[in-house]
Amino acid sequence: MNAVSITTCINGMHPIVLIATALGRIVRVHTKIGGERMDVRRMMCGLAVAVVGCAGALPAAAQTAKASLKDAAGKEVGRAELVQTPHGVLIKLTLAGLPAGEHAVHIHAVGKCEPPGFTTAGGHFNPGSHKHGMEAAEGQHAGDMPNLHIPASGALAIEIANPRITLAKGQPASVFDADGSAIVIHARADDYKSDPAGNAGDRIACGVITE
Ligand SMILES: [Cu+2]
Ligand SMILES: [Zn+2]
Repeated sequence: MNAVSITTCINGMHPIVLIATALGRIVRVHTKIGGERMDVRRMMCGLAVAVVGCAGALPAAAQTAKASLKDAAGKEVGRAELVQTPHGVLIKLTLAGLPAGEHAVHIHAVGKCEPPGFTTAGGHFNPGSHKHGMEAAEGQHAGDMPNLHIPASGALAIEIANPRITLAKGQPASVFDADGSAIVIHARADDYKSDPAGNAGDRIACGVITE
């Protein structure tokens, strides 16, 4: 019997569908929604099964998400746009009004930002039960990311790729787990090794990740 496994729509324009053939091989078929073009890249054997449209047939998988980051006084100091890619999540961060210097930024485990301390956001997002830090042998948390360098103006636009998280619900590394997730910026830099939080000091901004 042929088995059809529709794994994911990478984006709305260019879904990628995996088809398992009768021989158990994998053929990757690229199509365009509503288009005539069908580019069968590698047809390894016959018996390829029909490709059906991705949209609507899949479990809920958010393709984008966002967050509004606020400081301890409740003022918005940044916005984040998160985009699902085949290799993790791209976080487009735009900041204004935070103190200049080097600051840690992480995904934290709970989508709750209660000022002024933002401790409600919990620890670093860590579905794999690792230790903190990219320089730690037993690291790193899924929520660990490189430090931000905020210039004197306080304005910074930066894009961060995080391959260890996903927006797809129901997966272990999903930021949309039962209690959600938040983006947190700290008063100091992450030292990339001190468990559990990189010795990054107070939480100075927090934003809940939403769809
Ligand atoms: Cu943090
Ligand atoms: Zn960490």
